[in-house]
This record gives sequence, C-alpha cells and structure tokens, in this order.
Amino acid sequence: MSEVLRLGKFTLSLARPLVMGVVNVTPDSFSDGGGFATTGAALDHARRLIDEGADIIDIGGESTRPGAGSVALEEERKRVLPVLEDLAGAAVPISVDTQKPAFMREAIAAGASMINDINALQAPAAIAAIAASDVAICLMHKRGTPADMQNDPRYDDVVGEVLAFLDTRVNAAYAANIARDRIVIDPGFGFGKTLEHNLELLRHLDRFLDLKSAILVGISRKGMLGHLTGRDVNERVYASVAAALIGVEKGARIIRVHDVAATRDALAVWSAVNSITKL
Ligand code: HH2
Repeated sequence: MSEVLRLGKFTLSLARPLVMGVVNVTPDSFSDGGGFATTGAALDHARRLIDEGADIIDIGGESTRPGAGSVALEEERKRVLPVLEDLAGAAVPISVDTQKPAFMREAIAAGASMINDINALQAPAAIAAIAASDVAICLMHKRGTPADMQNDPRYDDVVGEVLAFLDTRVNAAYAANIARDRIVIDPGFGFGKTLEHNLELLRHLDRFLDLKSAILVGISRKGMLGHLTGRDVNERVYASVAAALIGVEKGARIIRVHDVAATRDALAVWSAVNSITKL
C-alpha cells in the first residue's frame, strides 16, 4: 500500500488512520437527514467536524439509505455546490459523495479533492472524469441500487466476491492511468448485504490489503449496529466507535463517520498503542 493518499493539492500520510467526517445535505439521510439540509446548517456542521479533527470532509447530496430513490442532477448540484464552494479553501480536503459523472466534473472544478463513488466508477464517463483530474477516488462495492439492495442479497462467498469486484475496478482505474496513491477501496457495508455478510466482511477486512490500496470503512450508525445493540440510529456512537477500531485493527486507513470527536479519541488510543506518535 502507498504510504500516502494524494487528493488534488493535498497529500495525507496513511501512517495513522484518517477520519472522514460525513455531512449529508439531504432531507432524508438515515442518520442525519434533515439536520443539515440547508447550506448554512451544512457549513456549520462541516466546520464543527473540522474543529473536532476530521482529516477529510465528505459532502453528500443524495441519500443512499436502503429504499432511497435517486436525486436529479440539478437538485444534487443545488444542495452540494454552495457548501463545497464555501469549504473549498478549508485546511482539509473535501470529498464529494456522488455517482454522476457530470457532477464529478463540476465538483472537481469547484474545488473537491476527492470523489466518493458508491458505484465504483461504473457509469459511462465516470473513469474519464477522474482520470482527467488529480483527485482521489473511493471505489465502493454495492449489490443492486439503494432502492432494491436489501431485498434478500445473496453471495456464495461474500468476501471473495467483493474482493474480485474491487480488484476489477482498481484495475480499470489503473488502466485509465489513475495512480495507486489516489485510489481508496471500500467493501460497502450495508449496501446489498445482510448482517452476516457485513460481519464476515469486517472479520476478514485484512484480505482487502491484497489490493494494495487504502481501505475505507463506513459503518457509522448503520443498521447492522442497530441489529447488534437494539439501539436507534442516534444512539449508536459507542457501537460505531467499536466498529471503527475493529476496522483499523484489520487494516482500514480511512474511517467514514458521523461522530468525529468520539472516533478521534478512540483512534488516539489505538495510535499510541501502535506507537504512531504524530496525531
Ligand atoms: N455509506 C453511506 C454513504 N456513502 N460511501 C462510502 N464510500 N462508504 C459507505 O459506507 C457509505 C458511503 C451511507 O451513509 P450516510 O451517508 O450516513 O447515509 P445516507 O446515504 O442515507 O445519506
């Protein structure tokens, strides 16, 4: 794995795990939907997450919770661009969570340093949009679409199948001359997976190190934690922190979370134990 992640004008060391703070500018996201749906509220929240120590901010304008429908380009643009433009000069890289190639290009032009694509650049023209830039890209696995992905997902070998998919997508990115140190991979917890599938992926996350790309995990406040603890979405901080720690222990280097301060504290302990002094 590369020692650093290159994201446009930023270079982040991967010596210690990085925290990606989530800002959903949506009315309907599963955990923070509606809370930050206006530009002002989203900006306040993003600045708070940066103050709490987020290494990257991920802005999303389309909920991908199970059952969610898609959002038109114009609406996504209206939600995300004002927030992105205001944050483009921030001290940390800004990632944009989008599946639309046209919006990827626009977000990059407006200052995004990373694109987080839950569709792993499978849309026509998505690879070209990233290849024409110097931003980082997160390639995530999902089965189906948010509208239907939790309808009885099945795998013969979930780890092997997700690994094979991400291998194909990483190779497609290499073929387009997207360098290894710009690529992040993500097994996509909760995207077309049962609780057992999610647990199996976390249990064997270290196998994804074979792909030689930085691993991102997004488990924060997700349904699998609700299943395990019986808690509502806003009461899943402790479970989220536990999942983050298991992720880094198994090799993840970017943890996508809603609760930045809590995650940073846990990772400070983990980093100290592992003798990574620069926090
Ligand atoms: N999860 C969500 C959205 N984007 N991106 C990556 N790379 N990995 C993830 O696990 C992931 C993601 C879903 O969480 P959230 O953004 O909080 O909710 P919603 O999609 O409802 O806005």
